[in-house]
Amino acid sequence: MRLLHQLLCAVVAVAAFSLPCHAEDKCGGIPGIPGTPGANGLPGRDGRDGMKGDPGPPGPVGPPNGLPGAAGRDGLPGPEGEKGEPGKKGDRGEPGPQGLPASLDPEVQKALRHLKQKILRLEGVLALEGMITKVGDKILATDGKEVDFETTRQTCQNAWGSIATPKNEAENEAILGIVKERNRYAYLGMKEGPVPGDFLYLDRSPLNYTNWRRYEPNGKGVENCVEMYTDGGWNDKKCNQYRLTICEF
Ligand code: MAN
Ligand code: CA
Repeated sequence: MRLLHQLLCAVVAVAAFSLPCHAEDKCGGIPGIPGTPGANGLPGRDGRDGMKGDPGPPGPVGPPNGLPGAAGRDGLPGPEGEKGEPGKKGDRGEPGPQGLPASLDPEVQKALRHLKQKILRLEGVLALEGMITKVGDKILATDGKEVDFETTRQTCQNAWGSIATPKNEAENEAILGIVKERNRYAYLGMKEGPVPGDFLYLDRSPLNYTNWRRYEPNGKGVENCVEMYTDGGWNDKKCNQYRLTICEF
């Protein structure tokens, strides 16, 4: 080190000698040798903290016999379950206060008037369409089919009615209207009773209106049913013929 220093001083001296020296310059003496560099200063202050580093890789799996960790927290509530079975029927409530009899209740009466009007209007439409015949409080209708007496009875009963049974001239005429329109004889709602030649309604009560044709009934004990001809007259006839179904309601 010392040697290096001396060598450096010598180089500097030679360089200084070789500098040109002009007349106008004041050529002084030989410049001095620079001093040795000072010692290093004290270390600077610490810089600011750097940014937080990325998380490290997961650690190795623990030993196989490690204890399980504590249970996790409860999850979010699940979706709503299916509707449960209906509960048992409750006890019967106390009876309400005594109401008016329906016959005196104005609300009920109003509702009934309303209903009656609506039904009358519907009947008007059906009559207009020729689907029913109204006579007094009866409604007559046919399905256009020709069947034996028992089937006629069954058909009318299934329709919440009964086989057409004329109990006065107006009803006989109304049934006749259907018979003539279809040009088919029809069985009536009556049958021969235990006494030959004696005919009864199906509830076994005696007839209170008849329209026998001349010489009828003549089938005493053999012709147990009654048919209406296309002129409205009645004839006793066997029950196994095919006749137009006409029901009354
Ligand atoms: C046939 C049958 C009888 C009816 C006579 C009338 O014989 O229909 O029921 O009385 O005709 O002539
Ligand atoms: Ca007869």
